[in-house]
Amino acid sequence: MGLQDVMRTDLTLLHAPSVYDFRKRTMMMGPIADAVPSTDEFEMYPVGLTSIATYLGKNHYNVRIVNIAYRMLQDPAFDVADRLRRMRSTVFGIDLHWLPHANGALAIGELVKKLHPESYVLYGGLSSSYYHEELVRYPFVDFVIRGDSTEEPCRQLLSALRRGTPLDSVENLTWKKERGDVVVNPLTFVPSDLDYVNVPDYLYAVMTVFKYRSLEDIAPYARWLRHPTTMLLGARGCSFDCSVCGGSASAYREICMRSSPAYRSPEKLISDIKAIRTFSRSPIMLIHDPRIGGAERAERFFRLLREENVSNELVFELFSPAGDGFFEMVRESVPRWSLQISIETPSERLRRLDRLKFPVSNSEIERTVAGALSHGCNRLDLFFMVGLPHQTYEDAMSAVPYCEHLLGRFDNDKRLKFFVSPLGPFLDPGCDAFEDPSHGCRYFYRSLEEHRQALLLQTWRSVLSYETDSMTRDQIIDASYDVAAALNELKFRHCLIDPSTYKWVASQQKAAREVMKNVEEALLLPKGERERVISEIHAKIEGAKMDTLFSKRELDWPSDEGLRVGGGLLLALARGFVRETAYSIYRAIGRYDTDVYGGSRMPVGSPRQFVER
Ligand code: B12
Ligand code: SF4
Repeated sequence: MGLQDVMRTDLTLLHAPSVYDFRKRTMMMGPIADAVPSTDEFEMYPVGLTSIATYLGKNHYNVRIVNIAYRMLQDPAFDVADRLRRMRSTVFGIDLHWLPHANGALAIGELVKKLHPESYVLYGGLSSSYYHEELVRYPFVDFVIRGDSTEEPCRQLLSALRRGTPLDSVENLTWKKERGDVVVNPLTFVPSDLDYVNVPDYLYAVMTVFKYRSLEDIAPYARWLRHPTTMLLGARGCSFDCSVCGGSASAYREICMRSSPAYRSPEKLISDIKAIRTFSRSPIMLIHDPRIGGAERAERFFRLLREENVSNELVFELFSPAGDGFFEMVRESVPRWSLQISIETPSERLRRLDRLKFPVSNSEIERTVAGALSHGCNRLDLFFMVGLPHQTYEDAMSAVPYCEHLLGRFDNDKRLKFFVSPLGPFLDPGCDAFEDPSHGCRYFYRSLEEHRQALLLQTWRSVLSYETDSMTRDQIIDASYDVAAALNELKFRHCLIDPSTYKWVASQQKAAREVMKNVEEALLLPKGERERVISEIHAKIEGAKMDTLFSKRELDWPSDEGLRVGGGLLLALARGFVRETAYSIYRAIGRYDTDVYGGSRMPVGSPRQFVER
């Protein structure tokens, strides 16, 4: 075994933009990404890429993450084909986790196969898992690993490829035999908790900046260096069953064979916080309501948090009402904390009909808001959604008087922040509303290929994958802009946003609507003429893409104090460096698959016993 083998990358994980050639195309995708940190190319990669990389690293495989989407956004001249051509990897893994990546993720896979016919192309993520049989039939796809936890199946795959052993025993794998026959191995790797791996593993990410001398490859999204917000993953799966969510309890049952969420223990969450504190002073968000794993788990978490004396602001989500006891516990455990509550609609009827969070009365919600504010919550974000099943245009607009009512009731408390966004661009595959029309949605696209093609259409109106029993696509679009415009006015009137933010958002809203009309009119022109007109308004379209519902700056946290470089980080890096060197030595002497699952040593070739611990 030579140095080349030691240095060779076993798995390169690539994150694609939503639409592969977005830099050449003119598209008006609408406000689909206003409520998330990324742009509408969704350059943020799944946190699980870091857990796959770190798990395989501990098993002495060489793994690298390259955020192609971020590179393309950050450098207009970034040559994707040239960069991919220069990479060497046994397997190229591409996340198709979020369906809006259907175009970019497939295009990158196709290109990789063309450039490296000898390498394998692997896909994973929730959408890949849902569409695994269709996905594996593309000629450039070799493997799909299904499920919400693929670290161990990835190890099994790399091990089988290295040893030339049969693929039938690789858990969760969908693959093709030489003649093209599709084989679907059972989805048996479904860990019952989330403690067997570091997820997210931010220190792994920081380490690779030094290892590969590239910050850009691993950056999660375009604004991250200025706003390095981090997250804790409380669970994989969910105990709620919202009918429009592809991550609901029933969707996870169907897609991932998961009967209940895999929780991360409070101890592990605290060690994640410790790792984050070595490099960031910015807010840390806990994904999922801290109470979904039961009261005992929540109490243990907050007790440990108190002992930790964390100075970063902690941001929690709530899925159901909380009382004074809960807020007391939060206040005692952390000096700075905020809440995010997605009630989606002020209509109690709709929340019940669509099985959404907070299936309770508005007065119970308001008691929760009152409790949070009176216990020192730093900021309380309320999110509303447009395009829910059975929601009329008037229902969508009712968010505005409801917010006004809240401001009245809470004495114009500036800690209240309101956001609205449409459900889109796609209805999540696997959610009840997608699977069963009786839930009130009619879809325009069903297969993966249909979604892939839809992303090439030039306006949000055509890309939007569904309409409901109560709103057409046009009405969903109108309602989204109308409710956002009225909320922008309301926030300004009540001094929740400054005049420049108000003016900026109002002008972006106007520009977005105009541009969409311009593109739609241009699309009716004869070929040739159409392209000319669209290219003339290209700059206008690009300018009207962001901040059309509210400004992304409204999502920023005042307590965002940025990156921290200190002794803790240096120590963690030094430890990481020693570990990496040890892994290289193991690789050099051909030792793989000798390490961890749940902290115990793993005998080679008996993966099943680790599933049911
Ligand atoms: C946390 C979260 C987010 C975070 C993202 C955090 C992150 N970087 O991963 C934020 C809030 C930013 C977010 C944004 C969005 N989200 Co979201 N999100 C979630 C949520 C609540 C939890 C996800 C989770 O538990 N992940 C953990 C597991 C499942 O994934 P993981 O550890 O990252 O990765 C593992 C596997 O997925 C797999 N895997 C992933 N990639 C790959 C690649 C390869 C090669 C392999 C082998 C395996 C593999 O292996 C990993 C390790 O085991 C779910 C709801 C839910 N209950 O699932 C929605 C959910 C995933 N989001 C969804 C959507 C639609 C979005 C947005 C597109 C919404 C929008 N229009 O803005 C954006 C996309 C943002 C972007 N990419 O830039 C949908 C996806 C439906 C679908 N099939 O497309 C979900 C299901 C529900 C929802 N509507 O919110 N989201
Ligand atoms: S939207 Fe509902 S089902 Fe989906 S992750 Fe949130 S609480 Fe769970």
